[in-house]
Amino acid sequence: MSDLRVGVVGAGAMGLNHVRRLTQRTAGARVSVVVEPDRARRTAALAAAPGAVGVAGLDEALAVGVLDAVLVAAPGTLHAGAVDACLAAGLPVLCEKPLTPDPESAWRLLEAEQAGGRRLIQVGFMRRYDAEYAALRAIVADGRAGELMMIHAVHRNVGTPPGYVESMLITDSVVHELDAVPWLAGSPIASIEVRRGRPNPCTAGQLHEPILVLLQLVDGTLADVEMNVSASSYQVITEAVLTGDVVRIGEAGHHADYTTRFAAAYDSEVQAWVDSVAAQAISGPSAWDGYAAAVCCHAGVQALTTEGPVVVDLPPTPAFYA
Ligand code: ISE
Repeated sequence: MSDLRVGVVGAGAMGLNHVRRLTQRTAGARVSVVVEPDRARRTAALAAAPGAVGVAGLDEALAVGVLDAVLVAAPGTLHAGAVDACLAAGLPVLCEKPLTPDPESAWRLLEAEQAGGRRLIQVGFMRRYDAEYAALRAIVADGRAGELMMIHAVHRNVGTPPGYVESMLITDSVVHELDAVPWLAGSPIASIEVRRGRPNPCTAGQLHEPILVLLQLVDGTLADVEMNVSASSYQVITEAVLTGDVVRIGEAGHHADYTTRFAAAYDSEVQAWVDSVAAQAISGPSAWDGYAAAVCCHAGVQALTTEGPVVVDLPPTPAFYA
């Protein structure tokens, strides 16, 4: 079977990272098109993807017709338009998180995908492909260490990229826990509260951080997340408190950022996606998971300026995604 021809939309840091992954470490796929309006970035990505063509916009790439699937790694505000165009063209799409920045535009994508009658969207929640996360989820699911009571999560970054504003503590960073915690626990999020302590005087810009995010799940499980963007190294550590044991993951290694901390998880994610597209059986994090995270982010951003918990109002999961 010939290689899956993948178009990569966005050749910033994450897009270039995926171009290299698809070219060097993914079996059964190659980058056929790089979509990036910035000429220098496009050129750098093309240098990493022999045989690929470069275009400035997704429309051009779709018109050229050399695509079997699309990986969207453009800024979050451009995701809705890009994913919608892929759906209209009937192309499978792996969209980096967040699916969209707001629940309304995510819901419209759900409707469009359901109207097409088959799953085409996967959302890039790569933590689900981290070996330790998967092992912890299995421990919780099979009950061998008893029932889950609490989760303590640590999410530390060494700084913020240009343009990172306060709401992005939730929409760009805690969004990972807003997907991973309910996925680990097997229960959706019911409410979100944000507590702020002393602001770190060394934090760049106007951010009041670190923050403590408290999540209550529908089944009563409590989770707390330390979100800290002024740490000395990149750390994502999770401790699960079960009735029969306490399990801690994520302590090995020293990392400057997520590209090395989650390198193996990204590799597994993209390989699994390519394999599932070839098998016409996409099964990774769905558009519904992306929508649920968008609803939680909306509540989380409100919680940044609200005393006490903000209720998360999720409709029932459509049968299409159940
Ligand atoms: C970044 O966009 C990511 O997705 C990282 O995984 C996260 O740790 C970081 O906070 C985000 O800014």
